[in-house]
Amino acid sequence: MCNINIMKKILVENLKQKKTETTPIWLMRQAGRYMQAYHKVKEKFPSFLDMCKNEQAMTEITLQPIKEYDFDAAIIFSDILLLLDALQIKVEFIKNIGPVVQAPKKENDIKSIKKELDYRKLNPCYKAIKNLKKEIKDKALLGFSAAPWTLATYYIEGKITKDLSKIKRFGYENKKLMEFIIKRFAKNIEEHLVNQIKAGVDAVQIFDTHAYQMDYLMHSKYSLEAIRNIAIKIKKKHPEIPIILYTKSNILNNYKEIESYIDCISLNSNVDLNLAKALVSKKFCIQGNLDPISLVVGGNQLKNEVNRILSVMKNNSYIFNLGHGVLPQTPNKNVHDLVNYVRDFKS
Ligand code: 1CP
Repeated sequence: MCNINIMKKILVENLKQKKTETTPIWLMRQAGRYMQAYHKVKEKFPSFLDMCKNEQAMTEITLQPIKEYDFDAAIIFSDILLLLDALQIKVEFIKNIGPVVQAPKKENDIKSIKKELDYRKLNPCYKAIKNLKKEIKDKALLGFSAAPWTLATYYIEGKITKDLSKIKRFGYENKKLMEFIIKRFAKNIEEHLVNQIKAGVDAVQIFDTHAYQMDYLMHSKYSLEAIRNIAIKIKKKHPEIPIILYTKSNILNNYKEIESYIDCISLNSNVDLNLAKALVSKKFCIQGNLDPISLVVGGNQLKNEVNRILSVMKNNSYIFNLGHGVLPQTPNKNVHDLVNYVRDFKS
């Protein structure tokens, strides 16, 4: 019985560089706004953040897309910004606006960022992981966190600007403070990821969603170097746990550097998969690339894209996913179709 369960975690197999007969599939933001069941749970809570601190709700919402679509992985339902909340930095999710964070006004606000995470806010996440571990034995369970740069964009910008001009300007004008923030967040992120691993996740994904439009040096230091430090520390403690990196930067430029500590790169839809395949070693795992709008459109657009992606990746370790999160307007039927197209694909 035990062996069957291990065999069935096809997502983990691919992360460990083994190509499986069917391609594993999960979707970034697979639990959330496009699902009616999600809204039903959400309306019981005064705020999104309250829901992210409720063990039962987190467990239930994580399972919703697994029950509905039979994805090959569950990702713990939480949010990257919970970490700011656990550092006593005020975060609000405002309807039709999105996340708004209390940005620092003076140097002392930054210097007095709490060192320790408030575990009363994070323990429900770890408890939910333990519950989920018992519920889903045949699928992978993923933990996650933002990368330091992406967390810092929310903190410095307060409300994200389209060109990230606020944090970039801050970074050029206040190099020491910027380094201070990145180092502090990196420590908290590592701790949060290790706690999720100890609670039982099979792999972790680091989201560096906002690592784009950055100056080359800024990207090397605040994005890549910070992620490398975190990944190396995690690998030292838990070498068996694969690490997936999602970023919108030109990550393929840095492939040679990251392959020793990152097990899989999750690609945005603007990347040419043929190029990616040619650059990485054959066994290295790639994830993602389908445009979320193709999933909204459905029909032949979706089917042709799925076939194109799977044909390109047919000999590589690969995890089917989107280039970014599922959009709230995504029809439920298209998600069912997607899973069927991926499972029925014959090369
Ligand atoms: O109901 C609501 O209005 C809240 C919407 C929502 C949801 C469903 C937010 C607010 N966060 C989440 C869950 C979430 N966020 C998960 C759950 C696990 C999953 O199913 O994937 C994850 C992994 C995240 C990660 C996250 N939050 C990222 C990185 C991934 C990405 O999409 O780039 C980012 C940038 C955020 C910030 C965030 N949280 C929520 C919003 C509205 C935003 C701003 C970005 C956006 O508009 O999507």
